[in-house]
Amino acid sequence: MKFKKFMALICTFAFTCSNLINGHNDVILIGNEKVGKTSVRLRMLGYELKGEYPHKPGFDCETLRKGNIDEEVTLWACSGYEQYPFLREFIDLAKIVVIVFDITNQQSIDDIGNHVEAARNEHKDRPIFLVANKADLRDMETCHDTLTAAADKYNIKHLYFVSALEPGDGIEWLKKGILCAIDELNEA
Ligand SMILES: Nc1nc2c(ncn2[C@@H]2O[C@H](COP(=O)(O)OP(=O)(O)O)[C@@H](O)[C@H]2O)c(=O)[nH]1
Ligand SMILES: [Mg+2]
Repeated sequence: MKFKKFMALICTFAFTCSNLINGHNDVILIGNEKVGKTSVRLRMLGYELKGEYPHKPGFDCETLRKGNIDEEVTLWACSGYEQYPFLREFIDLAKIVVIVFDITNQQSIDDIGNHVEAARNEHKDRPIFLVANKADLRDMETCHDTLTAAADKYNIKHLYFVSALEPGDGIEWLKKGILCAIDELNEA
């Protein structure tokens, strides 16, 4: 590994640890490559999308909702945990896992089970959100049927279909759902 890359990894790792130790409410997005994790994440954070995002194994973090330090909700995206097992630690530490798949990509649908397994690895009862992205490329009925079939198969209660390319209701509902689930967890 190149020295610069190694140092970047160390810095991110230190930043991550300090976030986790501060008890932030972490939400992590996982899913196959190119399903739209980066796009969904940027939309939820309120950014405009700017075309292609190079695939980058690793993780990103930004604040989804600011409050006082205990109320901050941080949103993570994690790519490539399959190749880099140490990234699984971040999945294990999150309070909520959001699994994103691409409604037009059968492989990403077939692989949902692997991500569910990673999400339930340490915490059997942790809330999991299942998100069918790229809904703009399929009709509503197909989105609904594919999503509910997958959710039934893996016993997931929080389901959303969204289009990261078209900011609007889907992304907003997803964000509200996540923040609501965080509040419920904190009240429990
Ligand atoms: N049509 C469509 N394309 C999308 C959508 N979300 C992402 N994309 C495209 O899918 C590709 C992969 O997206 P990206 O966010 O980089 O995926 P990631 O690898 O999971 O982070 C990019 O070309 C995006 O522009 C969507 O909702 N609809
Ligand atoms: Mg990405």
